[in-house]
Amino acid sequence: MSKVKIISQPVPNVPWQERPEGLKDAPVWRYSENPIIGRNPVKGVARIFNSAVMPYEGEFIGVFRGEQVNGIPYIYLGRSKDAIHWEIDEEKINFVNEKGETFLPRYAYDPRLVKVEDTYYIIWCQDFYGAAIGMAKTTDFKTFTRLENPFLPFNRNAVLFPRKINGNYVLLSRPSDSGHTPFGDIFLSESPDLVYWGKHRHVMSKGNEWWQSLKIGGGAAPIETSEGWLLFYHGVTGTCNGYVYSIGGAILDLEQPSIVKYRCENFILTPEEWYEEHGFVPNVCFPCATIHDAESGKIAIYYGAADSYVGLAFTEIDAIVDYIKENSSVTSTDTEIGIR
Ligand code: BMA
Repeated sequence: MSKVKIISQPVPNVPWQERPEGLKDAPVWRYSENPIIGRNPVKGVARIFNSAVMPYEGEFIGVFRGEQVNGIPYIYLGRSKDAIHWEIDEEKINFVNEKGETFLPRYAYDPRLVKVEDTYYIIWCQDFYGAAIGMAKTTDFKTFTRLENPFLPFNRNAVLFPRKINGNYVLLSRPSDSGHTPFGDIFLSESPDLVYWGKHRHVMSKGNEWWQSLKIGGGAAPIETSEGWLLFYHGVTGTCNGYVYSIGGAILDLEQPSIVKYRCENFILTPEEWYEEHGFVPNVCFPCATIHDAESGKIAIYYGAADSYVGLAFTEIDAIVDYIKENSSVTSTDTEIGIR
């Protein structure tokens, strides 16, 4: 039994590989057969990366960022029995409007998938006269109904919390520009109905540490634990040879998640393997989802690698929470409520 409790459903078939012997300091380890999705995985799709998966009806389901052979990103549905080997649909997800008419975004990338109550939400980046947040809901993974754009452009990296907090839906986002954004902090917004958004709060600034000194952005949907919301996010540094994306970890207050309780000053995963260092965009580890088992405390982290592949990594709730707490360095802007 873990000492930190994950507050969600058991997922006894969570994908898993034991910590490699000899790995001492790192709290996270990679799946030995990475990448789990290679190049040209589906007809018409050159690369799949930055994708989100979750348990569904005893198996697994996911929404995948597919870079089509015309270079335009779109979202594809995929299914898996073991959350490692994926069958991705050849057809793009056919989003519809409230009237049931086809209503496709011009492009769609970096999807997250979150279940709140009985509904599954896909949140992604799309064109709304510039890069902005797209949202759709489904209850059966057959009909995907788009909601109104929640925010003005420019914004990316939106992640919904998996339950309402104090009666409202809560969304993390990262205001940006419409290009390769050389700045960025994580903010939070609330909504009673997923239509009207407000009560905006600042959550976390880019960090003092060099690996996250340029910008940060939400990653996987926060995991509810007895210590707070465990958030895997991405942190970016600028080098003379371009951006480098690493994975960071933080723990947010359960009832007031704009307050950061702990924030790890070390990255927890940074590009090291060939599939992270080499690809369409080198040096990118971009987390978008976890599958976690409340009973065993096992956590599988899904991340995009080098804008070319999907990677899988593992950790355990006690190990990751201890590591974040032991190496925590929070700033005054992290720990304040986030109103000015
Ligand atoms: C960001 C997003 C991600 C991408 C990353 C690295 O701005 O577009 O989709 O993985 O850049 O290229």
